[in-house]
Amino acid sequence: MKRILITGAAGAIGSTLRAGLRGQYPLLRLSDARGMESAATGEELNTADLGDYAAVKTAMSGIDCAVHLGGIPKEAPWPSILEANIIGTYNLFEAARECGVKRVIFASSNHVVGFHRSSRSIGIDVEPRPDSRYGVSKVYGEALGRLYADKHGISVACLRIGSFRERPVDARQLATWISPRDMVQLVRCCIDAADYRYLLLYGVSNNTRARWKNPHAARVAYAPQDNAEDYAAEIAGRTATGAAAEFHGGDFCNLELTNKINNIE
Ligand code: 15L
Repeated sequence: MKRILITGAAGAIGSTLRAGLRGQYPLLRLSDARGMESAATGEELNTADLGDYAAVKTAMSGIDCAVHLGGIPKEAPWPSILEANIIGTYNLFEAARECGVKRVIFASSNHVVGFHRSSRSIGIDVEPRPDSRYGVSKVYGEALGRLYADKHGISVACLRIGSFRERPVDARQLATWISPRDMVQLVRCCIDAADYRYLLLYGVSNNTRARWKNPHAARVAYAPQDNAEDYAAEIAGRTATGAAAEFHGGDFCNLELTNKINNIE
């Protein structure tokens, strides 16, 4: 994998990957609808709106591996999710197929399984239980990945990213945190690993309190180095309430909630 595209390159994870992957591959094409600071050696800038198929295809041409971070990274009204995450992700996979891209790394989210009880540790074999429209869009992205892997032989890794922050800021993130350096390592591992068809990985650091089993991590040799526990003392007492305390998805479960927590099995 030599020619790498990053969509959503101006975002928080995108900027971290841009810095972390610089110089590692002959071409790093950085795509976003927003502006970015000028290109360094080995970088190319590309402006594309994910809803615009022709623009996505241009971004994708000549690429070996696309890292798809673009789209809305949190809960939002349906029209925005529809445009950026549903239509945008379809455009991404379809353009990958048309352009002969070999591998797609899709930024999914832990919110695909947000309504599983956090008292239970979960793996990649549990049913999807999205906690938001955003989570539903990520379930859909994972399904698209599976389709394009099976039907068109594209190599796909879906990363159920946890809480990407400089450092964990509350009790939930003692389990869900992924550090910037582990995020870079995870994406590098998924770009560089030898042939795989479809992988599901939790994007999480080596947290003592982690609640997600990650059997595909070994498949790509992902060995996270950071542990949220190192920050436990400074965030003591920052606990969640309501549904956020009960489920893996945290605050996303409280948003617009009209059901009673006890009715959710
Ligand atoms: C996500 O998927 C979001 O993009 C991010 O903003 C965080 O809320 C994160 O999940 C999380 O669960 O902490």
